[in-house]
Amino acid sequence: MWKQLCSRKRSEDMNPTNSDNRNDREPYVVTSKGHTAAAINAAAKAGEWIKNRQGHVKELGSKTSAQDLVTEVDKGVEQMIRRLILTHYPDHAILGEESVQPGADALTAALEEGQKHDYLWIVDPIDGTTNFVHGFPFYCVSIALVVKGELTVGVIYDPIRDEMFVAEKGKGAYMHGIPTSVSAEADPGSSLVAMGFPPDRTFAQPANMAGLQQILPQIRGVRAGGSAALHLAYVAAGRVDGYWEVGLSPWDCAAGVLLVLESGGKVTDTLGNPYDIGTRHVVASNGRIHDFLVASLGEAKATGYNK
Ligand code: 2AM
Ligand code: CA
Repeated sequence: MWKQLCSRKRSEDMNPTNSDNRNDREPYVVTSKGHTAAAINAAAKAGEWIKNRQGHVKELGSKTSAQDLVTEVDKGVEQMIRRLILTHYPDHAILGEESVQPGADALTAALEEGQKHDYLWIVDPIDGTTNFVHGFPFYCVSIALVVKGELTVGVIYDPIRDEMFVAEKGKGAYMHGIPTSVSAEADPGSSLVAMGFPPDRTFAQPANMAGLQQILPQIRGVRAGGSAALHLAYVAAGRVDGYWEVGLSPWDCAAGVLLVLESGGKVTDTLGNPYDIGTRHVVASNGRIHDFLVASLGEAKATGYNK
């Protein structure tokens, strides 16, 4: 049994014909002048700043509700990332969580405006602000670049573990130069699945609770760590087999979605439709347990789409 439990494979290991196993290749080196390098640089600087501020928050405020927190660190770090990106690319647009008024209408308007630009950066300065405030070490910086409507770069940096997850459209996904790959687990009963609870208690919480009620009894375990972006990075790295959450915003998931896709996984909305940047109810997985997750959410009427 021990041996079996220890032998969980990455999806690439399952294909005997795959002679070009990414894990055998030389570490990937990011070109220094590209968009990806700018995103990595901004995420690294922001992450260092955030880590040093943990436990020293001076201004704790709330947005849509008492559960929806924001600190001076979120705001300061977003400004830092904006400055760094605009230094390289002054004509690019930036959609940052702390620069959009709370509420669905403001988000839709900001996203529409941003999508008028060929280059749109989507930034979450701290994904997992509640964790950051409480000193629970599970939060990250998330930076994505959308070029002409297409997710092109995704960078997620976890400053606590010093883990930099990087994805580039068509070039794969990496963590410190080593390719990431989704898990190969096909049996829901042996799967570890992440999910989460955004602060909205009227719409998102009942849907996520209904999904939890349906899925938890059928799988090995659930983890709800409080950072959508890090959960997506963990799907990409094969640390969890799937993830779902109703009620997200583009900055919570844009970078993580590219990481999952470039690691061989699948991302859809909770109805099974392909992800797009406006998708708020998200399922990500290794591909093999995807249908199980989507079907379970449908059965429980827990998709967030009331269908
Ligand atoms: P945050 O820490 O950047 O706010 C919790 O499972 C997830 O919900 C986190 O990724 C968290 O991101 C996100 N979240 C928090 N407030 C939110 C809101 N008002 N709308 C959508 N997602 C939110
Ligand atoms: Ca945030």
